[in-house]
Order: sequence, then C-alpha cells, then structure tokens
Amino acid sequence: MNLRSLLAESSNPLFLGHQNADPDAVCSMIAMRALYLALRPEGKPTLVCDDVSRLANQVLSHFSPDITISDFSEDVHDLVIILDTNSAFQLGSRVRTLLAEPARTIVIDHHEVNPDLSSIAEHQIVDSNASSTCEIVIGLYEDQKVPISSLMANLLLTGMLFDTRRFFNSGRDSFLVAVKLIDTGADYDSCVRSLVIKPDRSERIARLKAAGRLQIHNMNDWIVVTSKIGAYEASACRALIEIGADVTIVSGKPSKGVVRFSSRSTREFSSETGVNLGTDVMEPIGEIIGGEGGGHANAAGANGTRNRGEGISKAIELLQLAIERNARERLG
Ligand SMILES: [Mn+2]
Repeated sequence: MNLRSLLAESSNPLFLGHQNADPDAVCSMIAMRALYLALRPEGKPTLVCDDVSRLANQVLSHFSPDITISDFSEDVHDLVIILDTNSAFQLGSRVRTLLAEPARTIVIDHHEVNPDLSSIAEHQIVDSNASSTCEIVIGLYEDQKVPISSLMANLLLTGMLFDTRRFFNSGRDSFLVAVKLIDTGADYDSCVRSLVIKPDRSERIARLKAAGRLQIHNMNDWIVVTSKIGAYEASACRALIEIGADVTIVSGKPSKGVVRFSSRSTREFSSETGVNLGTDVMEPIGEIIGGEGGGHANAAGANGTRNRGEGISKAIELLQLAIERNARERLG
C-alpha cells in the first residue's frame, strides 16, 4: 500500500473512530488528520464518531477545544480511514452506513484482526503488538518524514498513556516512542493530568453505597462480592474489584421496570478458572430478568425488566457451577 498517495490523492477523507471513542481513538484520528493535511494542505478532512467518551472529551478540551468531531457526515467521501478498530460493528449502526468500498478504505488499528477485515478495507495497517493506535500513527509520521507538532505530540502521548494504563502494560518500544514525543514537545505532566477524572458526586455515592451493602461469598477461595444500588452498576463493579474482590456482581434499578446487572472479574480469576462472565453468567441472567445479557470473560452485563432478587441468587449459583465445572474439566 502507498499511504502517501492514498492520502494525497484524497480531497475529502473521512476519519472514523469506534463508538464511545476513547482517548486512543480520538487522538489517533486527530493526528492522522494532521498528517493528511501535511500531505495535502488544501484538503477537507472530516472526523466522525458515533459518540466520544467523557474522558476523551476531557482530553480534547484540555488540549484542543477547537477541534470538532461530528457524530455523522452527510457528504460523500473519496477515502475512509478507520482508526482504533477493525470491526464495522464497533463503529455503531449509524456511522457504519458511512463505510465506503474496501478499495477506498484504510484501517489503522492495534486490536486482534477481525475475520471480515478484508471485506471492510483493502488497505490495512494493523499491528496487534502495538501498545495503541497512537503508537502506530507515530510510526506513520516517521515513514512519511512529517514532523510531529507539539500539539500532536501531546495528543499522541495521551492516547498511549491511556491505552497502556500509564505504561502498566508496556515494552521497551513504547518507552522509546514516549521519549521521542517528549523531545518533540509533549508535556508529560499535562498529558497525565488530562486523563485524571473525578467521577460525579452521584457516581461516587453509588460506589460507596455498593461497598456498604456488599455481601461476600467465598467460592473455592475466590472472593466473590454482590451488591445492589440504584445506578452506576459498572462503576461500582470496578470499585469493588479495586478494593479486593476477584469477582463482582452488582444489580441496579435505575427506574421502575428497569433492572440491570453488571459484573467484572480480575484477569487472574478468568485465566485460572476459565469462567466467562458473559456466556456462563450474564447470558442466562438476561433471560431470568426478562431481557438480554452478554459480554466478555472479564466484563459482562444484562438488561431486563424484572426479577432482580432472583437474578442475584441465580448469578451466584451459575458462577459457582461454572467454577466447579471448569475445575473438573481442567483435572480431565
Ligand atoms: Mn486503542
């Protein structure tokens, strides 16, 4: 692929990020837009995401409040560049309709390759070993010999900081790239501060209530906690993991006739037990509460309309069964 000619020949490229775009998505989109403008200064780029996360919005207002990210585009674009995802599904149902034919689509991403990637984009810059999409974009600046401005250095370092959890998951390459960005003008302190978020008062109260009402269940030495609150179940789950639980299941009832469940587990729990909170627990809970459930091994949820109490006791039962079943399978 010749990235330079693809970009330089486009007069109005569309840069897309995944839904609920995080700082890595938003910062890599903006940096790619700047790289494009360096190659084609009179071009008319557009940035679109279904929605931008609260934290990514905070990063934007910290560094570049004048950059607009739209939630849709009415124009016809001659090139589409998708950043920080390689799945059409992750774009959201509305933004997905903006996809162009694969010959006019570039994907730049660091997630595991999705099997139908080639049906979306003929041009792929995918490196699942990269810490972040921002780190891939820095490499593209180097390939194109385009200097990185200090604003872009700040955004790119912030995207890397976010996706590596402040370099918690990092290798030598990421540190080297970070030093280059700092030498280029990134202000490390400012990047770190742009990512510090204090939850709303109501969210903090919900977390504290969840902690106050929690019940501890010991399952094969794993500490499983359950609790119930009005709203912010997912945030409460994360808080309870932070204070020491291996698995948390929190139910919420944000309004009459709405029941929601959220659950989280540590990586250690899922890798040692093989329990998948999505398929083993939240999918069946979805049916019990009259709705739907699902998710990932470490993070899952269910939405429904009824049976909150029954849902909690059933979730405990399902979790215990899954732990025991997987322990038996492991023993052969
Ligand atoms: Mn990312």
